[in-house]
Amino acid sequence: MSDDRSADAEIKGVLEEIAEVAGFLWQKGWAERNAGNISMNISDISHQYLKSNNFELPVKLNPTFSNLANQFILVTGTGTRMRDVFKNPDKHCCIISLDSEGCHYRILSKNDAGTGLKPTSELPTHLAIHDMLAANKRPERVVVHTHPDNLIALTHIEEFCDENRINKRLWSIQPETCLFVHDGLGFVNYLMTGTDELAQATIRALQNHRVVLWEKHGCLAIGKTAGEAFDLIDILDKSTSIFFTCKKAGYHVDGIKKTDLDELRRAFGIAGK
Ligand code: 2HA
Ligand code: ZN
Repeated sequence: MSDDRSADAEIKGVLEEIAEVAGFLWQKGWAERNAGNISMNISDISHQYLKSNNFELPVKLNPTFSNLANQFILVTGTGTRMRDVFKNPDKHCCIISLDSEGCHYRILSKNDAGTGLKPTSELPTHLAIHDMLAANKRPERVVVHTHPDNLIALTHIEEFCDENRINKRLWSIQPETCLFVHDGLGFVNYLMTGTDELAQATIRALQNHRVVLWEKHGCLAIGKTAGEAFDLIDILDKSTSIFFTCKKAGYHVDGIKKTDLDELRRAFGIAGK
């Protein structure tokens, strides 16, 4: 009983964390209509407790996710608005349970009819990322996807559809970007939303980055917490916003000098780029 109570409190805490970030995404203007989605691996919460609930019929996964065998993922629902997740996270998120082979998932039922909310349309990418994180024993357990205007706008300019060039530009705008997003963003050329192809390209980009920019679509970040993932996107979008402000005022953007960035990296022990 007391275990159940603490698992209940943990789930409530997790929902509050997701709701807070969903609110930020909406306030930022990065979540028009149902744009964006969030997921969190909650397998460290009592399995006994989660298993004691009712689950809907199994849904087949293709591809399968063997590293997520027997794991639980909390994810925002398909078609849900971030402003609604902020107001009522319990109603707009669902918990899915993967089977012992990672071949099927079942949605935790919220009513006897088993007609609960279905997971986000970007589930293939979310599961592929959680599978990769589990396989590599990485500490991140949250995935945040959103549509930040400035970063998306940058991907409509051909010269910035290049990982090296876009990172150099964004690092040069403010010291925070160079320090806190020292690994830069991974760039993924335009691919159809919700596809396995997009999921695979995202996984590849996450080998060396914590943030991925999807050309002409949006941004995705991973973090130990939802707030940490949000911060990465926020810092990058701030750099982009400053860049565009200078451009709109009609100025050429010089950026921080390479020698100054090198000194900053040396002072903070960040490997040179
Ligand atoms: O959840 O943002 O990429 C809606 C989307 C799809
Ligand atoms: Zn999207």
